[in-house]
Amino acid sequence: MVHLTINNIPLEVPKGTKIMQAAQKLGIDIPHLCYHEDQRIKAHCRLCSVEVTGKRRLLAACSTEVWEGMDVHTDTQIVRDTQVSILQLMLANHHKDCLSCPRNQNCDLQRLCSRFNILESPLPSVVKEEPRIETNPSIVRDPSKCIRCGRCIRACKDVQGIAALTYAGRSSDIVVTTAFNKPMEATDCILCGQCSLVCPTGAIVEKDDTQKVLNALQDPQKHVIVQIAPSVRVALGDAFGMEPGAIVTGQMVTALKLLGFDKVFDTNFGADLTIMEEGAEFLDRLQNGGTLPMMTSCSPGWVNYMEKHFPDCRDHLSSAKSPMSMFGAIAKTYYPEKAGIDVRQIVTVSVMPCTAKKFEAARPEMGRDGMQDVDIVLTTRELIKLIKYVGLSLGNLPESDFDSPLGTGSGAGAIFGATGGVMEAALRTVYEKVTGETLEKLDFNDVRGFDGIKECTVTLNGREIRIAVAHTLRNARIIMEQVRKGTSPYDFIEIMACPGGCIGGGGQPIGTTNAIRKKRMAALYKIDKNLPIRKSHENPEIQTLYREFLGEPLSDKAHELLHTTYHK
Ligand code: HC1
Repeated sequence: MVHLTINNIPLEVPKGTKIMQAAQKLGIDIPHLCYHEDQRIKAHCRLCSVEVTGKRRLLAACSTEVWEGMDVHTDTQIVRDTQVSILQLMLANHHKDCLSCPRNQNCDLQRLCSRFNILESPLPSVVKEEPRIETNPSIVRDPSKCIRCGRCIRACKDVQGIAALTYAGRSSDIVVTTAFNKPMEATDCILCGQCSLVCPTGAIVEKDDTQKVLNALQDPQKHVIVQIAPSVRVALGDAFGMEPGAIVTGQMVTALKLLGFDKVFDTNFGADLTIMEEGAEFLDRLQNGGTLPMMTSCSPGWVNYMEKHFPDCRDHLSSAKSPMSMFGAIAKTYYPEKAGIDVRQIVTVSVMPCTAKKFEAARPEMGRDGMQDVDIVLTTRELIKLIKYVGLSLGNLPESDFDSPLGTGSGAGAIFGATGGVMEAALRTVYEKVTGETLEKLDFNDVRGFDGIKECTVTLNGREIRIAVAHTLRNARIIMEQVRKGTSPYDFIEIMACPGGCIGGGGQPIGTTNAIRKKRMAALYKIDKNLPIRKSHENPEIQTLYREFLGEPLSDKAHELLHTTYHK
């Protein structure tokens, strides 16, 4: 242990602790912008400068380890003057249209300026007039809001192993951009939105589709239905002052009903449907010599990655659409038939933790007769905006149930939102279908948890099935190199693009960290444990759908509506 004082308060911390974390132990928040607790430390912005007795220069609290006898001061005049000067310099190179900024009241730069009572920069503005870059359905860049902290660059490179964003230029002309300043979708970017999740300002945000939803809700000719992804219900509470991982399913359904949606349905139902189709497809490949390993296809960032980076391996992807898109197809075919509504009146909205889902919904193959199956995708952050727009206090709302007939999800559907969850859900169904026996132990602990790559073996009727689960595309690449070389030892692989799976998606609330992801993950397993039905094939609404409409998994109708192909 190391002994030091911060602002004359003695404390003891483990060796290797940085000044920033030591100060946090005392409840002292040292201002910072380029620092993020899950990222490599770069100490670019110097906003966390502190004075240390005996040192002639200020030291960066994010990168400096404490030492025995260290005497740190975080609020001397020179420290404050330095921090204010840095913020003023940033403001001089920043569009200050805060009221119309998507990150208004949720911006680290704005918060720090408010904390230091900086109302204006005394320096002349040097901000360049650059338009917002809105060339794809998922992500918008606004270079005039960039403070060059590099968090987006590190998220893209270190988490996803992609490096679509980079620094260009020198000195005061340095900018964050893509290779040759191309639109993001024309680069290696897979639109996962992890950059938007760590951006401290409004420089990278999701494409805002909230007005489209408000317009649809106002239109008396429209029947507007919404589906909500498994991981939104354990993340939404963060924005309403609840503990990370709070389960707000019932309040969320009430909020959506109060917003005016005609029906509130559950993507968990779509997840159960995916298991029926994907599970049957895996067994078909296994028994009939199909391409193995088969890989899950529900994470749109991962599908984009496969198409862009490993197009030669796309036959390994399951042809099953994602739960969101399967739900959309059923919502535009079976549902209007059953509810007696003209399909042209139906507007389908989905709430997803993911920016890439906006791109997935817009794919031309995800619809028919000139209509998309999912009309509008909102991220969790956009739903937060809508709930605040109508002035609802989520925590105080009563709980409501999802509507029927697309509103029942099993525990297997619920855990889709965590890395390993899709595989566990599939195994619960595949095991029972193959063996004809009841699976007593439903928890596959080997595929749970935050490890980057997890493996296990399951025996089905005497045959060993080798399983792998990976999250983040940096880990996916390791698996894909083996698949490309033909040396993969696995039969069935789950990949989710974002850290922790969808609970850590790029559309989740700002402030999401790995510690918070783990709490959301635990919450999903809690939901699963408490549900009466924990296997997809036992979901009564799924059984009715097959009986009344689809026939059986992999039927012609199921193929037409629930399966897809991939691009090169
Ligand atoms: Fe996901 Fe999925 S788990 S991809 O993360 O398969 O986005 O939550 O909705 O479609 O179910 C996302 C989450 C989500 C789909 C499901």
